[in-house]
Amino acid sequence: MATTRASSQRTALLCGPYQSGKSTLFEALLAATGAHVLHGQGLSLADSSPEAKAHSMSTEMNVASSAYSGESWTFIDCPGSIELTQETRDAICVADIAVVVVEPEESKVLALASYLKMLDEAGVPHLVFINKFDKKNLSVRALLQAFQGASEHPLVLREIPIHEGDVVTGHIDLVSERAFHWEEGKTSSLIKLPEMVLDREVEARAEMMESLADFDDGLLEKLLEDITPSKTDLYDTLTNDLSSNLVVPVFFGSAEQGHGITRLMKALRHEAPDIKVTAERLGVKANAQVWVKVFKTLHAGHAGKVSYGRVLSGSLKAGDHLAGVRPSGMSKLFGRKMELISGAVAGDVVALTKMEEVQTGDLISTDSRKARDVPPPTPLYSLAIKTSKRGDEVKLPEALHKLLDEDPSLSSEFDDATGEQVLRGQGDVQLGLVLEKLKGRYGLTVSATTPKIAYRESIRKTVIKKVRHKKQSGGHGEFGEVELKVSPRARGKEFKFSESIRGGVVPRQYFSAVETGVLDAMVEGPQGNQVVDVAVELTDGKHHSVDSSEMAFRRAGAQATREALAAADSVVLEPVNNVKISVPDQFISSIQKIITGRRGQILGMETKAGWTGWEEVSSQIPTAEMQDLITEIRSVTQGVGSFETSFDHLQEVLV
Ligand SMILES: Nc1nc2c(ncn2[C@@H]2O[C@H](COP(=O)(O)OP(=O)(O)OP(=O)(O)O)[C@@H](O)[C@H]2O)c(=O)[nH]1
Ligand SMILES: [Mg+2]
Repeated sequence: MATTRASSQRTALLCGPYQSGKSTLFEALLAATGAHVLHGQGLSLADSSPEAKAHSMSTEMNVASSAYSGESWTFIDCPGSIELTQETRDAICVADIAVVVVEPEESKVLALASYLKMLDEAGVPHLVFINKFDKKNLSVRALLQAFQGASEHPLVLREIPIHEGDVVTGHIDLVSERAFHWEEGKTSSLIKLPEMVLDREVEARAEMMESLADFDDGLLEKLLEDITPSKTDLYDTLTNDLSSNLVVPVFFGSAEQGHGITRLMKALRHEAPDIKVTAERLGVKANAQVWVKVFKTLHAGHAGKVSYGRVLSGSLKAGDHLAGVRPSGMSKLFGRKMELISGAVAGDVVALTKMEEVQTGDLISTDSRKARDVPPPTPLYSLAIKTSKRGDEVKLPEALHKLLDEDPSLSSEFDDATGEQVLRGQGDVQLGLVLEKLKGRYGLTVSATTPKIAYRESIRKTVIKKVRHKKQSGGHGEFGEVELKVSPRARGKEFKFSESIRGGVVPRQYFSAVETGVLDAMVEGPQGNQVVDVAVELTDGKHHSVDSSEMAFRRAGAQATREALAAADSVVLEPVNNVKISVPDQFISSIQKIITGRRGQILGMETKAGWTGWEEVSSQIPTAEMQDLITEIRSVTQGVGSFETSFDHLQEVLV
């Protein structure tokens, strides 16, 4: 089957578990294209933000475009921290191909699986690059076997290592059957196939072809008839199987030492699909109409708001309208460096400035804008935040707005119940970075504490109270007498006010004043919390034709309620949440222990739909026990476990 070659504006995304070497590979690939990167001396282009430098990790994606063999390539390097996965989620969809970078350790299988799952769900063709192959005593066979457990599709090994002693010194490409010797800092040199790996090469090549033949009848027939397929046949099959997401090719090398990089780059060049395929996946037809998918937002100091987007179709000139407005500039990206360009075509990645209304995830055309339809993930961790310096509190909302605009997995709101500004996100690392950015970019020192719990209180007993409010201080007096029956209601029934006044002892016009007084008293019950689930009935009272007033009845109502509540055996209530924890099944018992250790109740368990080997444990856990729940779940599940939560009910705090 002949394969049409891709257009020359392609994008490869690098993703994968934390610290696997994605940013190092990002620079190595750029260096391989001839871009000016001081590769080999630590990162020189990627991770240039103060936060990334301070933590020696990627804190946001790195994007750079370069040219290779006359084609334009953009690389998007995503952070690996599990708390910053939103960046990967947002960028994945614009990539023609993804390279999942993983360390050569079998223990990484679960972390790898979550990336492969994400890519499968997004329908993005991907390959695996096993990095750090400069380590000793590596067995690609054992790794492949372990990693296969992470993939729904067959992993197809594309090269095998040449070992000398306990180190890998080169590789043999299984399609071209050529051997390369790795030399640090230099391009690998072509060598003769070493004798001692000939048998292994034949075996590995046969395995590769068998995997491919499962999806290609032509190839299968040739193998059955013992006909050796041509290299062109193999390359075509590989390209087709990869773009249809049927197989996952596996490469290895060392990003730091530059080994296996040219091989990887060539595979990307020959096998990555076209922008047309990517556009179609995003529901955009390849025609003259301009469509741009926005995959990142940055508030870049004096440059203002910058939206990174990929042109999916049509072509753009600087000054053209998008989403009904004119971007103030259009640039190509090389890390944080933006170089103004006069035009862009389908496949290009561009940075558009000052598109204030546009958000990450938007699909924009000349005068339309479609927002993303996938909601951002639910928050898993929260902090109450407060500026420390007087006057800064007015600057906080705008700074926060910009940071939230950059990361849809963050949210913030003022909690009326506790009087706190609460910042929510995916974990303590992500929220810590927000605080650092508030300080570094906006000069705001913000302190953070565990958010207060919105406790409530209610009562256990019914109490009847009569209160006369009377004041005589010259002129009109104040007179109002009420008898209230205050009784508990079932949980969740909230507040109810009624009256059973006979004979007009309390005139109708004062009923709502009494109710207002009752509500005044319910704001803070005897234990200091908002009172809920209480019924109050105005049963009796007295009025005075001259001295009675709304204020007098309001005060009487409030006083009677206070006295009744104090005598009604009050109880503190705490919020309890539904919590659905999803983890690979080997962690179920650890999760059960975590739930019970947090005063939680396990409600049930079921297999997670579409996630082989994963379970979802449904439970109810008090909010007071949930602050660091995500940290503990991650620590027992190699970082992959997560949960969804929503408020369910209030329950009595047992003392
Ligand atoms: N031995 C070895 N170490 C490497 C290699 N590539 C990267 N490293 C080291 O691995 C660590 C992480 O490298 P990065 O490139 O920052 O990894 P990353 O995947 O981008 O990290 P995050 O974005 O924070 O997830 C650094 O200490 C690198 O020096 C490699 O090929 N071999
Ligand atoms: Mg990185």
